[in-house]
Amino acid sequence: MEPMESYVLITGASSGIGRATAVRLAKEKKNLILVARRQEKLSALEKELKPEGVKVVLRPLDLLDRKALEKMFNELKEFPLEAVINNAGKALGRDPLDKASDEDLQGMIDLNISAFLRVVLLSIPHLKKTQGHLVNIGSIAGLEIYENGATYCGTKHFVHAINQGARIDLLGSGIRVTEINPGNVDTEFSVVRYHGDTEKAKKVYQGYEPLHAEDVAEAIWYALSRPKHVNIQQIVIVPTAQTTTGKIARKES
Ligand code: 8X3
Repeated sequence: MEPMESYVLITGASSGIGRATAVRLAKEKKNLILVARRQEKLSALEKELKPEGVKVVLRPLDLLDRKALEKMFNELKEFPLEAVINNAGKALGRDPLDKASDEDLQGMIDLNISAFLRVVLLSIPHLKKTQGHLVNIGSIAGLEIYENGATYCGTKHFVHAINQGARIDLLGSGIRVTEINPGNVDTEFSVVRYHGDTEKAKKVYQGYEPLHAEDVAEAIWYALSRPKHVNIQQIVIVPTAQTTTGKIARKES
């Protein structure tokens, strides 16, 4: 009997780091399960990946829909998962803690904490079977706290804690757990953070070269492509012009 082909599942696959990772992994001939809310974007990506000749399975889904998420993982039995890229996450607003809207705070908590954790928990039984790899996308915001970003930083500290906790509690299972902590990456991240204000969003990336989603995808591939006995626990990746969240060397234009 032919061995079953394995897959890499990516959440938040329709844009940014998730999309770039799908493109990068398809080049490595990895079969993919792409999860995101936006079906049209997933279908466009599937079309783009066609020339690579890999299998692409689309799972349009809102990660906040707990039942749908559980159902999807339960239905993946014929798709052995060699890796899960737990990528979906967002920032909403840039306000002092006591001025931030409840909607923004809850939105970040729901996706970056609750849905993130569910993806971790639902992935573990699959990855135990394959001795697979869990890659969680954090942020340098998970390693420091900055002004007007306490809750976002808090959610990414949570991601950082779960990474360490998963490695501790899964020790001996053969599962590798990697945390990727990027600094400023030029994606839809800031447009979402500033609620569609593209002018404000653009300014975040002006006067220096930010990371591109492809740079982070490359770091993810590096971690995934190490031999089985090597676990890259954490990659912190920032633009050369950035040290910490607030410290960026911008050139006057
Ligand atoms: C993205 C980087 O500095 O805007 O997580 O929090 S930052």
